[in-house]
Amino acid sequence: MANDKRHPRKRFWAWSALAGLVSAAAFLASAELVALIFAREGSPILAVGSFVIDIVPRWAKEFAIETFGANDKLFLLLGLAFGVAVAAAVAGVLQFLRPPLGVIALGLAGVLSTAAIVTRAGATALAWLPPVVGTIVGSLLLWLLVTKLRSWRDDVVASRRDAVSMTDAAGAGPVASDSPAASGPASATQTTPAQKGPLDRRSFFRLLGITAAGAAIVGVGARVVNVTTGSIDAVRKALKLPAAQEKVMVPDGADLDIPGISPLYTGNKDFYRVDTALTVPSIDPDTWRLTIDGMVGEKIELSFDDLVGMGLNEYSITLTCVSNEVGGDLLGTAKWLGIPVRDVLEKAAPKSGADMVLSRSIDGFTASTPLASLTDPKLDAILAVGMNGEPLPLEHGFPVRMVVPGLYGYVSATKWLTELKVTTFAKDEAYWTPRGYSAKAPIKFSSRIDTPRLDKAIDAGPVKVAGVAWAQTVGIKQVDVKIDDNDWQAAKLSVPVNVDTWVQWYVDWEATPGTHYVTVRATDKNGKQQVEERAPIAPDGSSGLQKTLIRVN
Ligand SMILES: Nc1nc2c(c(=O)[nH]1)N[C@H]1C(S)=C(S)[C@@H](COP(=O)(O)O)O[C@H]1N2
Ligand SMILES: [Mo]
Repeated sequence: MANDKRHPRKRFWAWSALAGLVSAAAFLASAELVALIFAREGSPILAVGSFVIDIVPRWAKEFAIETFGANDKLFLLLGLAFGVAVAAAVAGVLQFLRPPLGVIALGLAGVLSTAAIVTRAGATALAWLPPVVGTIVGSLLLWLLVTKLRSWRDDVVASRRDAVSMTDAAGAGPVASDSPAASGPASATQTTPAQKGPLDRRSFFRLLGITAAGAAIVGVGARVVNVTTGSIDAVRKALKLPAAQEKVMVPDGADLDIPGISPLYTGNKDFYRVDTALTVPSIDPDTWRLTIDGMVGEKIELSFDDLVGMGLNEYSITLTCVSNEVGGDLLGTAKWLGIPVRDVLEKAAPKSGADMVLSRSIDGFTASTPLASLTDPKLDAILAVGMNGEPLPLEHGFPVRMVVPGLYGYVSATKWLTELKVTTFAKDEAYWTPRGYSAKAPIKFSSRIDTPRLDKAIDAGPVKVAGVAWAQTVGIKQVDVKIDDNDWQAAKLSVPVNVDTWVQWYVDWEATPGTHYVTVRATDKNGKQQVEERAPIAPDGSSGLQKTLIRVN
């Protein structure tokens, strides 16, 4: 007897788990649909994902970036989806065993995701609507599906009991089968409400199928429309920025054009991207405002037209990420169109005693920049609106971002900028500060070998060993290269555009068959040599010399 019962129970468990999964899919799909119509930032899966990004510890983040590279966010979403699937299956089984525990669990998930959404920076007044509608739809479906499932189960149990009592009465052996189909003939004695069984079963599967298909179509459809109708992309394409009053003068010999070397200016599509944003914020320049507040004589607010109306110049600056390992590629150079931050700050009249500007992004990210770096008339700290002759690409901060020569991006280069708060380091903390990075972080000057590459063997004979070197705000004086255990030899340098832009370097070398080591070392215009001692990226940037292997055929 006991054995007979175990089987159908397991099967019902599986169906209830599936009911949980499908209900969760309906939750997410209806939330996506409502989000698309009323509040795009109200997507529960994205809000919860962003919440996770903000709370995971630094080592986990570094592990993710190292292991999955540019796909780190995709893997976060997949991991999240897996977690949601397991929780949903458990909720389904719970609802089957102990109703209404499953519905309560789903409601709780709804409350948590609503909290994650409404507490995010940039949440609009209707941001709560998508998760709330999703919770109602999901709970209702879970309740309906499992109710049908339970009545089907009750029916199977009842009909088996009948069959058992019949066979017992006949003095026969145990019941042969436990499938509802097989119990059909036994129920056909018309002494039980057995016809309900197949009916409940059929309507359970019909509802399950319709819900699953509907959720897939609505959910995927809404997400795709949400992503592709980023109308801001069209706004950006149509945007005409005023011409620069002063353009960057690129001297002859600034770009050596050596095969394999980093071009002097990194194309916008090739420019590295680092940020905590799971989806790129959409900001319409027409509604964008920059607030300058905190320790100021007068709080002011600027529109996009106000800002560009102040007059734009072009600046050549190499941007560097603190996460750039020795020899890494988390840096790039662009011609930025913008206006000095000091001109904007001046309008608000910062008060004495302030020593920091906390710049804030629409997505809640903040950076702490020394006030002195932003007011120094010799330093081109800018609010940028253009990059390499176009409006800023959406991923690089459209419509306005900061760029400060000489400081790592996380303490200066706030994208999707909305606020400059004049304050002090004692009073305010930026996004990465409590997460294990320094509050102040000047770029450690460094150099990189671009060619030849370890992964591409070269032919013996004359080659150019070449790369780039950067020492923003100071400039590169010299680059030395060491091949195997030979003496350091001075590399030839490109003509510098300015001290804030990297320079290219190369040495001519007669490559002989075998493997060789190449090491590079820069010296800045203060006469300081690149630090040889290795340092990890946390808390304030890597150091050490790049030494790479070259294979020659
Ligand atoms: N809003 C926002 N701005 C941000 C960040 C971020 O996470 N969010 N990351 C910063 C970091 S760490 C770097 S290195 C630069 C990178 O700029 P890019 O993506 O345009 O290359 O942006 C900075 N600005
Ligand atoms: Mo960074």
